Amino acid sequence: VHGLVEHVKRQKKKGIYQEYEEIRKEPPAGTFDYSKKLSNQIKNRYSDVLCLDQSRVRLCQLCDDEDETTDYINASFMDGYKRGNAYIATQGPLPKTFGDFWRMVWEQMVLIIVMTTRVVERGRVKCGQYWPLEEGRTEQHGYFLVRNTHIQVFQDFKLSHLELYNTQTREVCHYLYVSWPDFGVPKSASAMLDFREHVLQRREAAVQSLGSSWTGPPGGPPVVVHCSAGIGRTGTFCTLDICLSRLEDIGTVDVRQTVRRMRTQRAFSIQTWDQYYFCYTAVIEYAQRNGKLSPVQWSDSDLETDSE
Ligand code: PTR
Ligand code: PTR
Repeated sequence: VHGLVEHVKRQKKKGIYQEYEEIRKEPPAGTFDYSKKLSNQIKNRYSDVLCLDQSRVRLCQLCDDEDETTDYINASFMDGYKRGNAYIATQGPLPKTFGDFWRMVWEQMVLIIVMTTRVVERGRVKCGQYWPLEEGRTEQHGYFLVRNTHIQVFQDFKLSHLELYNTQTREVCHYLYVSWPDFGVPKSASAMLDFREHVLQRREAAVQSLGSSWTGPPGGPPVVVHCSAGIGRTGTFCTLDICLSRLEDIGTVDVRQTVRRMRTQRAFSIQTWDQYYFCYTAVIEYAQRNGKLSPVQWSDSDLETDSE
């Protein structure tokens, strides 16, 4: 047991670095035509973080009476563990896309939003203030009224209970994770693991409360996950979620295939090597915490690096 941990932490470090470098070198899995359209360029927070045409989320409700470019938002559907479209990975909304963001949330029946950046970091704006910050406050964004009914404060995150008004009223949980350091990754995965646990439980409860009004796949509507660009921290959070779900289910982990697959849906997912490495160490921390270390089996693709 201890051997495996040491193995991953020392010997494998270099191998994992190389593994990530190889993933990074692979060309994107498709085209970015919609993101590049002149009329859509202003809707991208970063000109070098575009979304693949094949997996982009289309805004649908108004397509008929507006020109085709209005269906664009920089957001991608991503599969989860044994679940299609478990997530929507997206950039931190820009003031001019707040209305589009809430339209997407409405149309996709989203119940949970996970935000892993702060609005301002190191003096730079990373994401617009697209939801009402204070309790009791209501704001209008596009066709929607958004009200913050109450806020629960935890050590590493804040949970705002929002109500979204349009033709009906819906409840949406907004999670703001505040402890992700500006640079790099958390030192210990434990806060992140607690956070994931909280989100999972909330999602389950929310999906149950939908009852028969939800006619889509059993896991319920997608969870929106975003950071600033929607690739680095978002990709890390979703990779970890997928890897841990798989570990719980069949006792194996495949970080490399998970990230490669994710990148075919949200290009450039996981931005730095230490985010990639964090996925490994967080899995180990999780396994240790849950007394599950012995059954962890790194898949073949993860172990190829052993030959170093
Ligand atoms: N995007 C940069 C690059 O590819 O070189 C690296 C980078 C990564 C920059 C994350 C900023 C990052 O975000 P933050 O400071 O918001 O975590
Ligand atoms: N052009 C930006 C950069 O290179 O810094 C793109 C970018 C920004 C990429 C942030 C990733 C970033 O991190 P995250 O996806 O975690 O917000």
